[in-house]
Amino acid sequence: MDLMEPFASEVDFSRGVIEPVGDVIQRHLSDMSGMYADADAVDRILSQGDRLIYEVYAADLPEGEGQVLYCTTILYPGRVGEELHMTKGHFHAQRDRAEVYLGLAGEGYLLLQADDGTVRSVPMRSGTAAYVPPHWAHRTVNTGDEPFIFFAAWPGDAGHDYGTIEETGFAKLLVARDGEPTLVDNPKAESMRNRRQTDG
Ligand code: PAN
Ligand code: ZN
Repeated sequence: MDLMEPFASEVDFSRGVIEPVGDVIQRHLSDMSGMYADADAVDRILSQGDRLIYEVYAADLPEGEGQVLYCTTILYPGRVGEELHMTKGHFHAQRDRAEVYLGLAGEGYLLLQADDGTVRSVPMRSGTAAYVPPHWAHRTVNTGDEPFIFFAAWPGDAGHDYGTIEETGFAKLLVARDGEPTLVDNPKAESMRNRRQTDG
């Protein structure tokens, strides 16, 4: 057996940066344009230039059974139409793999969705440890005016399935109504469900 060397990273809670860092991922609005409900708002923003929605700083670790992977996410504040800035969201490819999120700065919601369309929301701020149980798709939403920064750790053999959420969306959206984050039905998810029923 090859023994892996123990190591430590430094996590900057206010900036969200991990050092030393492995992969850094930047997601712009153009990478997730179809995920926001208001297509006109997306076009309006993109016609003025692209927008950075979030960044992920991942520790440089090997994937695979027995490992634990971790990263930080920096989700910038803002809206697309009424909808608050969010991550793409995913199921784990191995659906029974759980995850832990820890809020470091700013505020947001963790949105979770089960296969049958059941949605749950968990408010998060600095110090909130939120648990993503097995079998729930998960996405985060920035509900504040500052970057929402959180740390995440998950099993090294979980993998990521983005396609399911890309196709169907979440059944609920988080929008800003009178300055309050409000969960509303996603009209797009509804029409897609109807279309699938008609097709199938
Ligand atoms: C998180 C997410 C991260 C970015 O580390 O990957 O917040 O969100 P998307 O992956 O949905 O773009 C996690 O849940 N890892 O499993
Ligand atoms: Zn995950």
